Amino acid sequence: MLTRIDHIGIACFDLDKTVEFYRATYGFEVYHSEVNEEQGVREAMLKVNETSDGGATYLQLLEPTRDDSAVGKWLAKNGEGVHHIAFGTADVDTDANDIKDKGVRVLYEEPRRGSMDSRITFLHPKDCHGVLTELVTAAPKDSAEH
Ligand code: CMX
Ligand code: CO
Repeated sequence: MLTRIDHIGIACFDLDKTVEFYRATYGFEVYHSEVNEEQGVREAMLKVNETSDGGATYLQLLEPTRDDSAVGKWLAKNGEGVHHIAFGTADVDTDANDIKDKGVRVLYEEPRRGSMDSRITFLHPKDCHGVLTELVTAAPKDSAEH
């Protein structure tokens, strides 16, 4: 069951400048940052609020590490902006399978590693009215690194 907005993914050309904009304008601080080579991104997670399911909602600021990555290609075509939305679930495997059974293309056979050791998969934007949609199961709290 999808129980929260886990994050909104925002593509940017310069992560440090964009982080500074969110800090100076809204007061959001970096909760976690990492490079995910598989996804081809350098990213910063800014926590906006906690949620009633024990999770949280973040902004995920994304700078591509290479031009041929998903975010690199998208930025070259569209410029900066909202790249994807992500719903949180306690069980990404079951939700992805249920959604696949409804005829929506799920991009990964098995969920892959996402921010903070979460498990993630994506739904094809062409099957979701133009919205690239990610499903996320957060790492158990005691194993999450910040
Ligand atoms: N939102 C909406 N539509 C998108 C999109 C996005 N983010 N990215 C691509 N599209 C659209 C394109 O506009 C294009 O539409 P048209 O044919 O009408 O022009 C179509 O989808 C195909 O796009 P493309 O540029 O040819 O790109 P690809 O098919 O190579 O890749 C996708 C698209 C969704 C398969 C790829 O971006 C992907 O695998 N995404 C999942 C991984 C990802 O985004 N990782 C980065 C974030 C990591 C994280 O969140 O942790
Ligand atoms: Co994301």
